[in-house]
Amino acid sequence: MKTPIRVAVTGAAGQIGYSLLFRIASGAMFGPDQPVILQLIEAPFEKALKALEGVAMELDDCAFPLLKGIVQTADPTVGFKGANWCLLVGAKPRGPGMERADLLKDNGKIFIEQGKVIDAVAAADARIAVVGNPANTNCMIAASQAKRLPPERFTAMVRLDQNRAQTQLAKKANVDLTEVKDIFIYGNHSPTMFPAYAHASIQGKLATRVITDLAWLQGPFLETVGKRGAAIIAARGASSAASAANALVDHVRSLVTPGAVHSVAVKSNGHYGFDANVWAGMPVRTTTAGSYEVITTYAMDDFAKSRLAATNKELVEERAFVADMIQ
Ligand code: NAX
Repeated sequence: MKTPIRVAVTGAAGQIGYSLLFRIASGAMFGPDQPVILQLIEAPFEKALKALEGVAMELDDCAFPLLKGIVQTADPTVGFKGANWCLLVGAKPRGPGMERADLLKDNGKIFIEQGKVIDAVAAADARIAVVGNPANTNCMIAASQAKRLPPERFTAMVRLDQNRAQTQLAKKANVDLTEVKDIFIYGNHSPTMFPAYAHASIQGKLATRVITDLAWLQGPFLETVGKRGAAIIAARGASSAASAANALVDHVRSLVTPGAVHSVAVKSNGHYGFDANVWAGMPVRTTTAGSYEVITTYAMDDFAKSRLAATNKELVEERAFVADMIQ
């Protein structure tokens, strides 16, 4: 029997948590022979902690053979202790009339604290995946607090956007979605993100040879992927949850699967013209179960460059909003 992986999850009693935890416990994230211990962290409010109790009861009631323990806590030092993976899902939602700058600052406080605590108490091999919005900047903020854990351990999720883009291309080309490959998301997890259709392939051919309608690729395709979150809220009356949880399963699974090539928001280090200190979506190749390399070789045309510049500008602005907090 393998040693259990400790998986800390914040916002565990939220919508995404409710779709996510059962998939982790069933083996979807780390494989069918890898036991896990779930360390569930919620905000220190009675209602949230009571809801968490209910979720933990349901996890118990599933009798998952791989689930070797459940921790329930509002204390990050308990929740992140010894964690091998820290899944930062919990965040403050944007309230009515709230400015983006205020949202960034409110969440900044949460991610500063969590970054510090993770660096202090998580396992030596700890890796972090941020989902709570604004995900890229929250990830940058958490990483800024780490002295022990290197920045490449901190990733933010753009996999939902990649999955959305893959499906839209498959539908347009009328092919099975497994025949769409190499569609990667660049930049921010926001409507400015850029799904680089020119590098995608469909049935082994360049996507632009199969879908020759460039106006669709540059218009409705980008628009649909970029604003899909808002479309789901409009239809469902609540934000994407099951698909976001599924994307996080994919994000982590791909990061522990050597050879996987996928979109992740990582510290840019200046790749693709991004500011060196922002966390931007880009393609990575997983090299070992614990490491990845950024694929830096895709050439960008003028249209792509202008989109990368726009999403970079937004990331730089977000960083500027919280600059005083991360020094
Ligand atoms: P919910 O509001 O349902 O759940 C969030 C949970 O986090 C709540 O239970 C809350 O009590 C908890 N929480 C708040 N502050 C906390 C803290 N400091 N420590 C621990 N827990 C805390 O939101 P949900 O729909 O689950 O979404 C969670 C986050 O994911 C949001 O920020 C949302 O915007 C973001 N999303 C990110 C996506 C991505 O692709 N990166 C897509 C889906 C989603 O919109």
